Amino acid sequence: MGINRMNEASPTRAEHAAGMAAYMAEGERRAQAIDNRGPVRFDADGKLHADILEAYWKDGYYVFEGVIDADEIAQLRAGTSNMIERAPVNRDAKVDAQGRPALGLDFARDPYTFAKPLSDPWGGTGVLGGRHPSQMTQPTPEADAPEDVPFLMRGMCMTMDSGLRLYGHPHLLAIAEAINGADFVPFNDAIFVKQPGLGGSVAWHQDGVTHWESADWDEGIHGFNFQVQLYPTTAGNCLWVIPGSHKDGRIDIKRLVAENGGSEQLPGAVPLICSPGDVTMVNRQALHGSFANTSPDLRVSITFGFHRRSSVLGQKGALSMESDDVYDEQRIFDRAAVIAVAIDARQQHYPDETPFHYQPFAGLKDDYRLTEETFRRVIWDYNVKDLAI
Ligand SMILES: O=C(O)CCC(=O)C(=O)O
Repeated sequence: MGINRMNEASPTRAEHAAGMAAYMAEGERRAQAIDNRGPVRFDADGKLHADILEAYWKDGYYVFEGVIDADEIAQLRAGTSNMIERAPVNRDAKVDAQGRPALGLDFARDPYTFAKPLSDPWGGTGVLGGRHPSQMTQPTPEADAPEDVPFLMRGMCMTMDSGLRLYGHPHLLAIAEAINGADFVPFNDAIFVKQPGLGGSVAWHQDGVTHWESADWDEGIHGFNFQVQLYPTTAGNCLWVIPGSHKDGRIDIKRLVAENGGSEQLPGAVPLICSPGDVTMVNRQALHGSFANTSPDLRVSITFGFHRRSSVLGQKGALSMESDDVYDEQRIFDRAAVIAVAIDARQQHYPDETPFHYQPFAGLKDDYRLTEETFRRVIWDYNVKDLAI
């Protein structure tokens, strides 16, 4: 039987996991019937294969298999583990578990967001534009659980060499170009950490907050997010998506949950089950979320997104950006420069790989090579210029 949080007290970790079993099995069956996963494929002109584009626009998500090789995944695991180890011991602390100064004390944006174990920090609150209106089940953590766990980690292009290189990945950037046009622009990045028995939930939501009433609203106007999976994902710890929901406009999530008897186990959803090195692409208008991780498996998802330039230019700061920020030409150029430096960082590390040609920086490559100077000028605190909509 599913969990109905209106009628039941907070379940234990084991009760929650048991209450998910039937829903997970059904979701896995549904996911297998949808033909939208496989390796990245390009046509003879080097453009993303039309079949992939069609599947993405139909369902609002795609699972690219085996994009990142094992060696690069190992580097990314080392980078993210280092970030986790260097996190402050709790949300108010200045030192990590070994008593060292925590990472990020000198960053303009705190790299860490903490959550109480197995909690839902956003559901039913007004944070992030109130886009998570319904709170998920918050199972009771085990007695030895820490007070706070890292939930989100930001700034991968300045905190992890491997993170900066990943941001310049030629296949991922070619996909971004195919979806959002050659003048595509970045959004932001965040690493979701869902430790076994501790990781919190991300309540059902649609990401975009800017264009729901726009005269030129369409299925792609709020862009998309990649998630690079560092560990195998399972139905118990992964992101879930409702296929096709990116076409539905703004969805009344509270009503959906109420019509589902108050249960967060929304009908029709599919789990994005991946192997390490797989990369998911999810339309930011698709209804998606993840449950408290009562499973025995760690999930670390490196999440970063891209937009159409026209969706961002002239808009104001939203979500975690200041509302008086204006996304003018300069702001977009400065944030997009991270892509240019990332492409060079990758080229320096993988000289045999064909680099991505990022059209907005055509002719400017020499000014955006990775050097100590560009690291200071372009990469340091780059995420105060994120382009959230
Ligand atoms: O990975 C998750 O659990 C949540 C991801 C998410 O909500 C997002 O990328 O917008």
